[in-house]
Amino acid sequence: MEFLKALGIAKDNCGTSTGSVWINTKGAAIPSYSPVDGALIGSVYATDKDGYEQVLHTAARAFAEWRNWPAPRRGEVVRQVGEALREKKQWLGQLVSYEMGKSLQEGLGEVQEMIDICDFAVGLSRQLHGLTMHSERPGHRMYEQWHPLGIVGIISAFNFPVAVWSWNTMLGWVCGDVCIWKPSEKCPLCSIACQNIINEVFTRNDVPQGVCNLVNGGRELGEWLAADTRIPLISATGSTRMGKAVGAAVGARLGKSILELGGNNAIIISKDADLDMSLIGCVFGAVGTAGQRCTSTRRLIIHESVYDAFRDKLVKAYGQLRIGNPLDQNNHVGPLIDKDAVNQYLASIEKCKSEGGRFVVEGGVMEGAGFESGCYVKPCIAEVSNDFSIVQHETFAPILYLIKYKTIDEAIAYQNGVPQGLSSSIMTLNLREAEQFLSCSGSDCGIANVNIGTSGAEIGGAFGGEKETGGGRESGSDAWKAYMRRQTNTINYSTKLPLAQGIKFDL
Ligand code: UN1
Repeated sequence: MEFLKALGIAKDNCGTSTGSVWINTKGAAIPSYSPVDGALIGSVYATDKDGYEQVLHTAARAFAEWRNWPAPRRGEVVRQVGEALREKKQWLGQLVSYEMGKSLQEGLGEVQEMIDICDFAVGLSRQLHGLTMHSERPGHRMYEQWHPLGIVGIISAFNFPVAVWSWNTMLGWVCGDVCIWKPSEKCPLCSIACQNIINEVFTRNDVPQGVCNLVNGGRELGEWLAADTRIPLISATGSTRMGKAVGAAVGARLGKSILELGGNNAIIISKDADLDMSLIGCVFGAVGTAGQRCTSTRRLIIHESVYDAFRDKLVKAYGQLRIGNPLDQNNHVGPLIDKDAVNQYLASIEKCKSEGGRFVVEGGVMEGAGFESGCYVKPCIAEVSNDFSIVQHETFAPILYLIKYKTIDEAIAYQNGVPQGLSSSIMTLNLREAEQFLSCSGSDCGIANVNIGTSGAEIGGAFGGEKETGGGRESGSDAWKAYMRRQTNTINYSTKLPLAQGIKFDL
């Protein structure tokens, strides 16, 4: 495992770091087992209360300094982080693939997504623009400016163990914030690798200790972060259940949160779709990352006139899928993250059957040589009705539901008829249908695509969704504004002090 050494990962690792200072905590060891082969890769010591306090204290002190660095200078540091990631792309991609279980192609893609957000953040560091307004009063000027917010707490999920952290962190840093990362307990070693990469760049650039911080642990640690009034912004990615708890705790103290939670993403296959092209988008969307992206395609809403033909194409394509070690580039589908996920997959299949679902590609757990970890499952397809309770629910596994429709209005109603609202697509060459899907009475999701799948968004757009997806936006466009505080400034350069709204007040 050359990549472990290259990324500075030991058998036992401190899980708490404030800048290049690793804090020896007395928390329990969090073991990291690879879903690829079931091996114990290494372990990370959880952050205890003392370690947590030390991190918070150093982060607050670092912020007082870092916020005064000119933003383009902060951007220059982030540029170097992007360079370091380019150098380590192969190693980090392999670690992501081995610890999380996604295919090496997707592991490398995830690191590329980090590099892309670095590039984006570098440009942004010279574009943290505010507006100017015309004052209603003579001799007055009004404008707004954006200031750093403070400490940003980032709670990330196992399925994108490095990229989603980097979306938040790179933007936060150019905005002048300092970041504390709590990665998923299921992929703690990825966080150690990232911290090592950053430490090298930061030390070289004399970045204050405490701009980049890492804490490791479970739910309790998440609760400390969410309740901590010293942290003005919490950005959390994960299940809707987790997001509701974090949102409530942060809201109770009137903090800000960015929530990126569950999806239940559908692709509408219109009668006017290019079926061959649609097939790739649907299969990648459903089985990529073994169905463990928040953007994974869970439902296909197919027009009755092409339903049988498209279902047959899907069944044929699923027959060609190669399931196995994700580091072997010949395989399309790797394992689920752990046995709990396998049990949830199995329970969802049972529930679907009990509600009347008809499986056209059967699921099941892979057995035999190469599958000893017990985490490899067969991607499967079921014909269902959109109102089945299991179809309304996000199962983080490669189970694809097929739903038949007659009219485009009906298809859009199905697409929107779930509690989640992250990503959506329509496959059609019909301009009217495409535009209806994108109109305000079309898709209700944060992401709506035409002729591409639901997953694999680029970093340049704002990423996030509505309803139970949580409403937050990360990554591109103007998502950076959530990481800063807006200040409106009015300056009087006249010799009088006129009041707004024409109010007279003379002494
Ligand atoms: C996630 O699953 O939490 O759009 C993020 C995509 C990726 C990001 C997914 N760029 O599928």
